[in-house]
Amino acid sequence: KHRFWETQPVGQFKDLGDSSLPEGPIEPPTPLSDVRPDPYGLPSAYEWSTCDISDPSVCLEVYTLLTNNYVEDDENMFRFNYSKEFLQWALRPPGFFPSWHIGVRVKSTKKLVAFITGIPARLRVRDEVVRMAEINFLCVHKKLRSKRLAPVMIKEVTRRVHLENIWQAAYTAGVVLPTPIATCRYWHRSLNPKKLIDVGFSRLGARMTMSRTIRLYKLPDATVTPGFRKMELRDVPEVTRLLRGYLARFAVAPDFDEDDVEHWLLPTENVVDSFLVESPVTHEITDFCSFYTLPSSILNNPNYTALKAAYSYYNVTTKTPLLQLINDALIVAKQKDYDVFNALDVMENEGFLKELKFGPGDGQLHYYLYNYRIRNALHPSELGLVLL
Ligand code: MYA
Ligand code: JJ1
Repeated sequence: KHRFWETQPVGQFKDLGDSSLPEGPIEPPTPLSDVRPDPYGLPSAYEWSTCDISDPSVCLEVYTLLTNNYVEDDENMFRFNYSKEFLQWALRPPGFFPSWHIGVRVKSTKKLVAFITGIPARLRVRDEVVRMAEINFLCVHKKLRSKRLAPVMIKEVTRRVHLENIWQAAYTAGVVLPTPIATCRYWHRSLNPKKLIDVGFSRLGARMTMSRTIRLYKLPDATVTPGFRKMELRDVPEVTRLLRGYLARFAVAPDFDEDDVEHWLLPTENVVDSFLVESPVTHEITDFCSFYTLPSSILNNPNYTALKAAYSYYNVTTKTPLLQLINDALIVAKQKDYDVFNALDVMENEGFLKELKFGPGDGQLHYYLYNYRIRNALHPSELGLVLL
């Protein structure tokens, strides 16, 4: 059934529930001298091309490929539209490897037709911190689908990861593959309900009018938590301590140091927003929340072309009630003109979704590890990881 995935060191469906299998690496590392030194073969019309995303013309080619060919919802009404600035941020974290930004071009025209990326990360799985690659932005041009190009790209990124002496990876997908470590649901909080309904993102509820719906989702004009402010560079050490302490309680979570926090959480305009609560009395940082910006293109609508979406990222509370903190995040997102605020049911998010009027979406997100076995699937609330 899965001609490619059956050949890979991933949890296989047939092993589900086999408690004799140990947790941890499925196969041991090989000596680096045994890693294939040259790229996998592509069909003869195509060639590999390492993409220097810091080069604006290359970044534009990647952006254009993804804008036209990346992930859509099940009814093909919306398509993720990562911005160029977002791609630069997502692909150049501390210690990134330029060789893990892999394109496929048509030899004759040099047109970019496929892409896959890895970035390095330390992920903790239960008690072990493991160096991994996070794989993302796998995309094959619509006209080249179903030609088994994806397996070659996955093998090639695997080879380049192995060359850096890294043997595990983490990735998410909307499709079921062998075998999810967890299956999460997307939840959506309307900020601009009229537009969401007009573009078919949501529907008018039963026995609801447009004006009742607008009233239902109305938010205060200003945040309510005293000491709520934007995160700054000087906050990095304390935010790192707060976040590390919090992420320690999940079965799978990133092992962030200060450099990681500076990269992933310091605000970048239209890419990532982070806020914290500084006690007006002690000046301690007691709470933190963040979201990233990922618009979607609206396909085939006469009135609108883009949906502005915020995605809940990492949140930590020690003093402020979680509902109040996230409500303040919704208020800021509304002020900044987002149409919708999205969240997965990971971490403690179930504790605010219903109360803050998020509704379940029709999309799921499956989390996977490569070459690392977990004995039983995790509950979404055991995941302390958000991939972009
Ligand atoms: S998830 C986002 C994926 N991208 C999209 O959904 C964008 C729109 N779709 C496309 O561009 C294409 O449909 C893609 C497949 C490129 C997805 N993850 O070439 P094919 C398997 C893994 O004929 P195409 C993200 O970016 C499929 O089951 N495998 O198919 C994370 C089949 O294998 P098998 C997938 O439709 C990516 C084979 O590919 C996915 O033309 C993590 C068919 O290939 C998928 N999302 O192209 C990648 N979709 O026969 C894995 C299909 O066995 C990383 N397939 O069922 C693994 C770790 C690597 C590093 C390891 C280091 C140590
Ligand atoms: O956005 C998603 N679904 C929306 C739109 C549905 C349009 C028709 N299919 C949705 N809307 C309902 C919102 C409503 C608001 C008021 C309260 C009740 C709910 O459900 C879905 C997620 O739900 N998105 C997708 O399907 C996109 C793909 C998701 C898989 C992502 C793969 C990620 C790649 C890895 O890096």
